[in-house]
Amino acid sequence: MEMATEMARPASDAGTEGLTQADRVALLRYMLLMRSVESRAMTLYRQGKVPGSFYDGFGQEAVSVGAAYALAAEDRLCILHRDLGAHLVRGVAPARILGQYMGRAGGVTGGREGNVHFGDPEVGCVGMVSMLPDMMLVATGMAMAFKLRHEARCAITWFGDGSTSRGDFHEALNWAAVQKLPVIFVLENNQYAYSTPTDRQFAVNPVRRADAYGIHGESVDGNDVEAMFDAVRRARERAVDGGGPTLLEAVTMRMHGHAAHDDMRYVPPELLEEWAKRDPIDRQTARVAALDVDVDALRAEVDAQVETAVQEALAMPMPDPATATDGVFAEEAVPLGDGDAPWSGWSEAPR
Ligand SMILES: Cc1ncc(C[n+]2csc(CCOP(=O)(O)OP(=O)(O)O)c2C)c(N)n1
Ligand SMILES: [Mg+2]
Repeated sequence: MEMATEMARPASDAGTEGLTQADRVALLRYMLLMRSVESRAMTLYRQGKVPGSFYDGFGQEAVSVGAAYALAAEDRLCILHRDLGAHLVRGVAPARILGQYMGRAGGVTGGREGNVHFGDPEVGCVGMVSMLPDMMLVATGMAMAFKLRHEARCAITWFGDGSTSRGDFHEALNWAAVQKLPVIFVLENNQYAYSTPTDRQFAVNPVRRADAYGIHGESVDGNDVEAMFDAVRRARERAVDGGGPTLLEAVTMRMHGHAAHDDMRYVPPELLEEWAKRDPIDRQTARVAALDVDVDALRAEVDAQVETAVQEALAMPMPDPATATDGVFAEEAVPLGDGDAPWSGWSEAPR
């Protein structure tokens, strides 16, 4: 049994195995899209158009985009509050996401939830449960179903460093390990759980707990989108080949407050300055610009796309109060659908 807990390996700037030039540009495009959607949403929040609070993944775009990009259409996802990029890679339209934040009828949950607890079942995503990290158990359950049906597909979920001190984390890892389930656990270590730094959360790097459960654990540079892609591509292969689950620690930094209401005065400014130099979008921009791609034009195109989406979302009506109790109980079981799988590896290699 493989039980190596490896150190973070950055992807090579010469080109990551399996990625074409178009893939490398697409990875940048999805990260730009995530940042642009979230920065416009933050403005809408400050204008009083987003109820409650607003959570973003500024500086962590590589973790969700790189991981989701490695997935096949038939894989299934449990996406958390810092991982907007995964929704975008699966094909959820930015206007529906912005409508979601504003509680509009055209949002992903039809205005039932004006926040980050959403997932579009039509593209293989399960709506997020807020209790952390319950989605580890949901992903484990889906992986159990795939194994029982002998299906070559996997489930993935993301969760923060704060989740690793909860019982569900251990239960999910243990069961997935014992059953050798095709599931990928992405531990998003962004150095803080709300105001609690990691040195007050655990005395051992939680990725090392993979050894204790008998599964593969690996640290990845979470600010390198190609390294994230590569790690999840390998974890997926392991999962569908019967090699069992993987615990991936994506090492990153939460660059904004826990949510829009948090000024994070508890985070030392030097730490943020240090991490700003490792911005995942800047890093992928440098790679893509070296391929002679006009990154400024790409950025302008993405911003224009998001501006159109904002206008579309603002034009969406609020939900009809008469429909408030619709969907509380499922009338019929509708299976999750397949999502977009934009990686060229899926179109090039017959499966
Ligand atoms: C069981 C549980 N306790 C508390 C909360 C409230 N809560 C939501 S996010 C969060 C911090 C989570 O930190 P971490 O897991 O590191 O994820 P991050 O927000 O840093 O991405 C807390 C305490 C919750 N959702 N679930
Ligand atoms: Mg955290």
